[in-house]
Amino acid sequence: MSAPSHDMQSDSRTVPSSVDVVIVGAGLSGMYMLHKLREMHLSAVVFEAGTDVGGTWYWNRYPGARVDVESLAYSYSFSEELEQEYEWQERYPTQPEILRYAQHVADRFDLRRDIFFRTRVTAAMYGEDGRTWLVRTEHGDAVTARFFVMATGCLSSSKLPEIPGLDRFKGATYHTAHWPHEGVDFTGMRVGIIGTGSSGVQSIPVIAAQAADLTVFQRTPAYSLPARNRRLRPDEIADMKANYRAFRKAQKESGFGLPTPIATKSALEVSEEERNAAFEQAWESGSLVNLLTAYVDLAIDQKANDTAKRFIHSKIHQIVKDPQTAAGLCPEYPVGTKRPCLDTDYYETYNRENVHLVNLRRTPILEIAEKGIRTSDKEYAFDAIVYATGFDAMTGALTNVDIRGRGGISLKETWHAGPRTYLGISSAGFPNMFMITGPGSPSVLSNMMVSIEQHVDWVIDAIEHLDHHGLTTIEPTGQAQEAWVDHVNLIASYTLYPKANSWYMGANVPGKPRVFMPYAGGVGEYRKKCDEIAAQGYEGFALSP
Ligand code: NA7
Repeated sequence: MSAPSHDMQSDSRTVPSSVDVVIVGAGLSGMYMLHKLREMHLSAVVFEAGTDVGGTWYWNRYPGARVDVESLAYSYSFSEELEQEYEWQERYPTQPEILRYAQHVADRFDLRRDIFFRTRVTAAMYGEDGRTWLVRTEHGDAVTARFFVMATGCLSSSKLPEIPGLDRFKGATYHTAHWPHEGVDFTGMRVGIIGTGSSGVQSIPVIAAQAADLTVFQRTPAYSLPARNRRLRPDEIADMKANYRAFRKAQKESGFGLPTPIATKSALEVSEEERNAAFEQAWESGSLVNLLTAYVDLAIDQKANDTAKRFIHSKIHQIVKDPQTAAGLCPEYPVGTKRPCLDTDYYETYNRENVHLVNLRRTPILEIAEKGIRTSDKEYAFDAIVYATGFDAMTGALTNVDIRGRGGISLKETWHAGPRTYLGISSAGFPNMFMITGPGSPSVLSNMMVSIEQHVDWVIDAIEHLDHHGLTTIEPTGQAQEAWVDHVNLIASYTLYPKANSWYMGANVPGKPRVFMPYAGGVGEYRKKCDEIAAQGYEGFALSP
């Protein structure tokens, strides 16, 4: 895999001392935010730790990395020209293809001139006297800004496992979210991989095909559907391009940011034959939402959900020849309550003679040793270890920056018992700070592109509103924020989501409070609420002159 051409650029520009808006992160949300601010003739600067744009798709270069939303839907809708001119190649694009898209957007809208790469933001402090944010970077830059936007992504603060001896291993180690730009050749190697979330599920078949031997260390199995990825046909691209406006409207009004037929029946009111036929259709379609939305009650009723679980278990047992391995790959938590995966030959890979599954529930890892991984059962020797162990999701990237609001209060400390936001966009005590797809918004439960555009558009409208009315600050009231947090919790409590130990719940990070972080009411409903709040003069926000 070749590194992006912009990697080698050196940056000799001077960071401005004062701008209207500081944006942290040049991923898909930071890029769009910058573009919109320019359209408003506001000055903005973006700080990005990587050497190029792309965010998630810049960092996650592991073998087999793909998005699990179809390319024609996982794309910006703000520019019809961009929609029409861009040629997606695959149904589910690979990481390099999405990165190329991000780079194309950066070129097309000349975004890089306001982005400072290789620059991590370390702190941001709100000054009540000047009503401005002072943002500091690792290089000692200090910029004041009227508005401060954290466009840092939901899955960007990567996580190593809490296992003793991580630095003892003498072979090569890799984390899926920090993959070397030049790629890794595992030919002839004995490889161990820890983690079977999306990153593990996508990379395991590719590594298995290359390595001499691959041992998968699994703590919790994933539900995974075959992606049935393929090259896009010219006729379907043309069809989408001819109908993009109607499709985008449907995306915005849908539950997951992806138009799907609205289910009308309970999974429990139909015969087993009818149900299995519907599940089979979803399985064949290569679309997660088709499965998750096949019946009205899969996300809210345990018995209904059990029917989908049994269906997937039967598929795993059909595909995986060794019954013990198949049983080990069958999850017990409700389908969809941890992020399900889309794969290419994942379960099939366990039929290869060079692939072995280690069930960590039975034989936990005790330590990483000089030569490999030691479980309660034995020591495995490896040439390389891959950590596919995920992220401090949704809050990690926000609390990693020392953000201080009114009176010097720290965001990290304020959120010690879980994130508290109004609409997932802003937090009381932090005036003029916005989060793009923050906790309390649909974010990771949606097609991120739809949620990113909605948040950026809403924030842009809010800034425009302030400027138009001669106002200087916007900040949620504590009361509105508490009501929103309660609403997010209430919606989650109607669902099965809290039943799994997922990163949605913060359960993958020891000590992190167990709170269901995304808003589960659907992007269409959420958008309506956000629009109503804006239309009521930003109800629940204090606006000050
Ligand atoms: P995930 O989905 O958080 O997966 C991480 C995996 O690593 C998961 O199977 C974890 O098991 C496992 N893990 C984490 N820590 C350990 C330790 N200490 N021991 C053993 N196993 C461990 O991250 P991904 O990168 O795969 O995917 C993130 C999202 O990106 C994905 O959901 C898509 O939205 C795209 P656990 O389940 O915690 O028992």
